[in-house]
Order: sequence, then C-alpha cells, then structure tokens
Amino acid sequence: MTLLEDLQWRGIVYQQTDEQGLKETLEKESISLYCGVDPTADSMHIGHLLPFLTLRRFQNAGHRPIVLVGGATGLIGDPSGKSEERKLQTLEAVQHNVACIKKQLQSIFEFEGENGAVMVNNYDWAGSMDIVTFLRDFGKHVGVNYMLAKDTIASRLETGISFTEFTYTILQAMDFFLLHQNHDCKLQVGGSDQWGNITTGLELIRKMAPEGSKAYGLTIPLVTKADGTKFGKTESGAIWLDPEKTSPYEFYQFWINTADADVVKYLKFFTFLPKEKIEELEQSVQDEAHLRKAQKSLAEEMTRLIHGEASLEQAIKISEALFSGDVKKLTADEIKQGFKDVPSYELAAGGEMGIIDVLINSKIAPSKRQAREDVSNGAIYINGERITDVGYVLSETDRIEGQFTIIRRGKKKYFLIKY
Ligand code: 383
Repeated sequence: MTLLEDLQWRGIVYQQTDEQGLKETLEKESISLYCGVDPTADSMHIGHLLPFLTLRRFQNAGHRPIVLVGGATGLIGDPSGKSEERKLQTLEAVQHNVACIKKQLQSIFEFEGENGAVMVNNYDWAGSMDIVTFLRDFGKHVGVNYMLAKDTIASRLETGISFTEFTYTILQAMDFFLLHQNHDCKLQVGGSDQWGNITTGLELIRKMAPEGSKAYGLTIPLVTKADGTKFGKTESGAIWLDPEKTSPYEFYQFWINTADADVVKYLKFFTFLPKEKIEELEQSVQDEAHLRKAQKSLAEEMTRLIHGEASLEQAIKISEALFSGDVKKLTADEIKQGFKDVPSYELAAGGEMGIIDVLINSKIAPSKRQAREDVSNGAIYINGERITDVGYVLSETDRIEGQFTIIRRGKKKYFLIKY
C-alpha cells in the first residue's frame, strides 16, 4: 500500500487541490511538507493531533516534515471557523506559548537523519517585515474579491471582521510561498478549516514562484463522534497534551471511553497500528465488544505516543486499582491523577479523627445515624480495606505518603481526605 492509499484507507484525506499531481509527485520523489499551529494556548490539545500525526506518517514514508509554529500569526488570530473577532494576545504570552508548543511538537517527530523534521517560527520572517514590503511583494498578488469569496471571510462579513483578521490569510499564504522558496516545500496539510488559507498560499505560489513550480494542498476531515457531540471535549474541558493540564491517566481514560461506533475510526486516524491489526480489532468490536479490546489498544497507543511508556503503565495501574478497589498500592502522585474529580475534604495534618466524624464532616454520610449504619453494614472502605468498627480512628498509618486517605462508600463512590 502506498502512503496515499494508506491515508485514504484511514479516512484521513478530506480535500486535495490536485489529487493526480500529488500522487505523481509522491511516486517519483521525497518531498518536504508542512503544517502550522498558532500558539493560542500554552499547550496543544487532541484536536491538533490529527494533522501532525499525518505529517508524521509522511515522515515515516521518507518525506521531510516542516513544523511551523505561528509566532507571528498567533499575534493576529486566524478568523477561520470563528464567528467573532479574537482578543489580541500579548507578545510575551505568545512567546511563552511558542516555547511550550515547540516542546510538544518535538516529541512527535524525528529530528535526526536524512529526512529529519525542521521546526520553523513565522515570527522569524513576518515579525520584522516592514509594511511596504508586505504590501508591495505579497498583498499586491492577492485580490480582495478573491479573499472576500473565501468561506471563512464571507461568513464574517455579517458579524464583522477587522482588517487585521482579514489579512491573516495573506500571512499564512506568505509562509507557504517562503517555505516553498527556501525549503522546497511542496505540500501544506491542515484541518478542513484551513482550506481557504492553504489555497491562498497556492495562489501566491502560482503568481510569484517560477513557472512550472508545483505545490499542493491536502486537508483532513473534522473528527466527529457518532453521537453528534464534539470530539475532544469532556465535562472538564479540552483534552490537552500537557500532562499538567490533562494527566496521563485522564488522557488514557478519555480514549478508553470511546464509543464502539467511533473506535475503529479513531484507531485509523490516530494510531500507527497496521491495517491487519486494526481489522482484527474491528472484528473484536463486532464479536466481543464487551472486552473493549479496541478501546484498550487505542488508549495504550495514544498514551504511549504522547506521554511515554512509564506514564502509560501508571495510567493502567490507576485504572485497575480504581476498578478493583485495591487502591492501597497507589502512590501519592497516582492518587492525584486518579482522584482529581473526586470530592475531597481537608483534615489538619496532625489531627486524628473518628470515622463517624470523618463521614459527617466530609459529607459522605448525611447523618450520624446513616454514618453508623454504613460502617456497621460494611459499606465503608479505608484505602481499599473494609472497616466495620464504628469507633475506628483515622491516624497516621491511614495516610498514603502522609498526604491522602482514600475513603470508599459502597461499590464505586470515592472520597479523598487530604492532609
Ligand atoms: C499558521 C501559519 C501557517 C500555517 C498554519 C497556521 C495556523 C493555522 C491555524 N491552525 C489551527 C490552530 O493553530 O489556525 N492558521 O489551532 C489548527 N491547526 C491544526 C489543523 C486544525 C487547525 O493547528 O484544523 C487543527 O489542528 O490545521 O484548526 O503558515
């Protein structure tokens, strides 16, 4: 299977500017290709993954990825897909975000070797370009009528768009042109929201590059969910790649919770598992869905890819502990990850407290009577072990690494005591 056939099979190709042309080019040469991201936050989220993983697939097939961080475009704001004007970010914020995002992208690509990835920042050329050069050398080649016809701009004419955001597409087009000139970049990849920006770039290349120069655009579909809700969002917000924002355990759980109706599609989109393996997992979804083998593979592949083997093992350990109730072997760090969304109650570090008071003060039980009943019925567990003595006093030995006591009521209701 060729790279393009593999991408087609995975459902990764949405639109192409010249399908035949790109196919022929890839048949005869290794190319350089790029995808950009604007530093609007200090981390990427899983909505950014698909285009960059696609770039990585090109790299695995021998092509050179150019990864662009938009230090300049991030100061402007892409109007694509946005119904409102963006608030400008400060230079300091954008530069901080650039540094954070660069680190994340570094872990996705191979930077050594013959087709090692190249990282660029458009602030390096656009940040210091004077306005006369911009208007004469670039603006002159992009018709306003042409720009007004783009979906992303047309859709903003009603609600309003500043000259600044209107101009954004020329900045991105300039990047494509300059990468084409300086790095022989022949292809830009992006989400379907980037079609307008990518084609403006091709327009610049057509007008400014030497006759016969070839360049292409390829977009990737929007990732959807079978139930119609938005991909990549949970009740607690976006799924970030930064482990401080979304812990590896939460990240693992996000993928584990994929619906049967979506899991095969996501295996194709996001993992580097070969076709045969994915087909085997697809069969398993049909024959033995309850085993959730496909979800487990997806969660393992993704967590290993983004957070590494050790974090994956930790995520599995936390998941198993929470499932079986055997939580006493968890470390404080693992408890922080696994119990982030669990109700908690703070107890003074030196304080010892009777179990009945603990249950009442932490609102685990609504009344003394209920608390006593729960304990004597065997519904209360401390660090995974059942206690039935209503006179039990929580002490030093019940604290995991001196920081936490895990209380469970019934089968699945967890509470955390913090010191
Ligand atoms: C800037 C300068 C370039 C090329 C690209 C850019 C960024 C681009 C953009 N991209 C989105 C972003 O930064 O705004 N104008 O959040 C997202 N991308 C990728 C993909 C996606 C897009 O980073 O569809 C999702 O992740 O293209 O929304 O020279």
